Amino acid sequence: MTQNEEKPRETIEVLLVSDANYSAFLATTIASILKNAESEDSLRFHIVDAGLKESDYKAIEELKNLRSFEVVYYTPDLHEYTKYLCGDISTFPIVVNHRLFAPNFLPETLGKIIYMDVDVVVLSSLRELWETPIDESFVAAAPDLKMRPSHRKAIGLTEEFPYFNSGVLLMNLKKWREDKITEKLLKIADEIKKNIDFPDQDVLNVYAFHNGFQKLPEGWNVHPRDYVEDKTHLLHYMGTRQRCPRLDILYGYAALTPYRRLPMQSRWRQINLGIKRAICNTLCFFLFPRKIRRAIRRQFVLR
Ligand SMILES: [Mn+2]
Repeated sequence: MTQNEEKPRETIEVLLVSDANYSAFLATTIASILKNAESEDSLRFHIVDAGLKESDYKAIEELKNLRSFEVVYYTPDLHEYTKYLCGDISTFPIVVNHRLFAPNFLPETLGKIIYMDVDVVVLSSLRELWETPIDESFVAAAPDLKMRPSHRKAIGLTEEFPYFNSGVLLMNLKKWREDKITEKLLKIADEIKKNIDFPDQDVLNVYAFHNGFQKLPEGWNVHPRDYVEDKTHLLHYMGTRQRCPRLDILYGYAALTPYRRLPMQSRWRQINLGIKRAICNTLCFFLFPRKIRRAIRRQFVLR
């Protein structure tokens, strides 16, 4: 009806980060996007290779059997960026923070990008998410109202501030570059490092607390326990995924990939994980304070 509809549609740009341990998740996320894209959508995936194997590259290439897409790989050296930016951030776990540095290593021509963790599956065309207006904001994200008030307070946020989850972001790269936001985020990281529990997420929230952010439309970052058919556009399997509801949906998309199954679907692995978790919980409870217990648990539980 309007000019808008006659214009060729803009390519949807998606940023994903994975190492070889998560490659089946990476392929599963991509498969879900391809399966649910509208016929007019064109898609380009920007994949940060944080330690992928040759076979993983092949598997991603094979996904083109589901639907066509473009793919670009990056291997940024995050230490290169951080060493110029601020003093001592050596305690800050750099590897999980690729999203914070995306404006540095992605092409200047990209004005925005959708970032998502690889523990998500997408159930609709990404078009609505992609077209969320963010001219004024550095990021669009979904509030996570279940975040502990004590933690929000510890990093300096008020109770009213809608702490958001950083697993799905629409990033305004243009604004990010103009306002030199990455540098500011690193300064924040340095300031709050004693109280950081969720590295990139806490830092992004503190910046957003002072500068604002855009809320994503409803349904674009939903925990599987809150899944509603036809209303949920993106499921985020965070935390202890073995006990997560609606794993059938996740496994269904995994089955479309050359991996067929996710590592967590192996019976042996589940038993092994259960034993490790029990030992870890028991020992840690007596030996360590809460913060260290959480860090240790993260070694065994996929985030
Ligand atoms: Mn996640």
